[in-house]
Amino acid sequence: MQRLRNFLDHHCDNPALVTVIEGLMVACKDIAYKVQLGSLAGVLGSAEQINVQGESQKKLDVIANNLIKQALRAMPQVKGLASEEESDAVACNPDGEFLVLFDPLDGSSNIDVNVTVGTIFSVLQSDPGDDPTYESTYLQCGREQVAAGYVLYGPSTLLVLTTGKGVYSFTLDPRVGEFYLQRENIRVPATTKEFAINMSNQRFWLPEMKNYVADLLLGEEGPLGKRYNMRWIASMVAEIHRILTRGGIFMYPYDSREPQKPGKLRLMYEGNPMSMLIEQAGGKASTAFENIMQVEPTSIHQRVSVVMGSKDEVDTVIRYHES
Ligand code: P6P
Repeated sequence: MQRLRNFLDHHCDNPALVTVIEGLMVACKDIAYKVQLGSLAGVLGSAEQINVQGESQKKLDVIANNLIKQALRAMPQVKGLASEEESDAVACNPDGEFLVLFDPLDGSSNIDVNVTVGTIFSVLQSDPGDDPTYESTYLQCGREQVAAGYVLYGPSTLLVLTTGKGVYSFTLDPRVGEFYLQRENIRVPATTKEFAINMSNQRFWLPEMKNYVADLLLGEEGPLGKRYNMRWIASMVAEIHRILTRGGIFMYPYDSREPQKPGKLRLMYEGNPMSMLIEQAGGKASTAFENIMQVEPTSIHQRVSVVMGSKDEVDTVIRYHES
């Protein structure tokens, strides 16, 4: 079985990026350990504080964020970081080459009910003169990412990673603290019969999204001509892993509950990294109106509408939004 470091040394042509990914995994292995211990480590429950998103933080949100911050700040290769749990960007090392943006614990509302959560990360490069204390340094569109991935804290702990040359997955052996290559060149099937969306928001969607989902639910008698199944885990990282494994479509579209926001999910550290993984695996990632990785960011925590997964199904959603 091939260890992660051995794989990266052969697959990735930038040794500094290899160091950043390996260093990030040190933090994620510690997070995996704490997630596995749960109540025994006293890490469940609320942190009794609100983050910049206006969301109540879980203890593990704060713990995971601090572990990743600590790991990144210790690496000379990292110039700066941005986190869902940090209101502003954090300068790390002035001579660093990379910017790391991350959601330290996606799906954390599930942690207290023992459902899969994960860490999502995106890696950008910065020019030598870029100031890591300036938000503008991080506002690069998704196409500029040099790496993206997630660590899934589920029945097993998995790393799913792309550095722009396909998508690879690795399984953590907690007995030795090593990630081992599991799957190479992961591909998303072009078609699917499985959709993921939070149906309780249906009355708030745009008419185009209402029409598409209504046709999904008509099954084989409807215009889409097949019977669909539905999943909703409320952990994007778990939904995307299922789609990378067997296909599907994941949607968190615009809704009118907060009309000034284009969506619930965050572009820089959820939409963009997941879009890179999905597209590197042959899938498609759209806002329903444009490719997610072409969205020009205007703020670190900006939101985005998300429709991603099996290419043919995403194309169908786009067609519903063209008519
Ligand atoms: P809802 C988790 O909070 C998250 O950001 C994504 O991981 C997940 O897909 C979505 O929000 C769930 O949102 O509204 O169904 O709770």
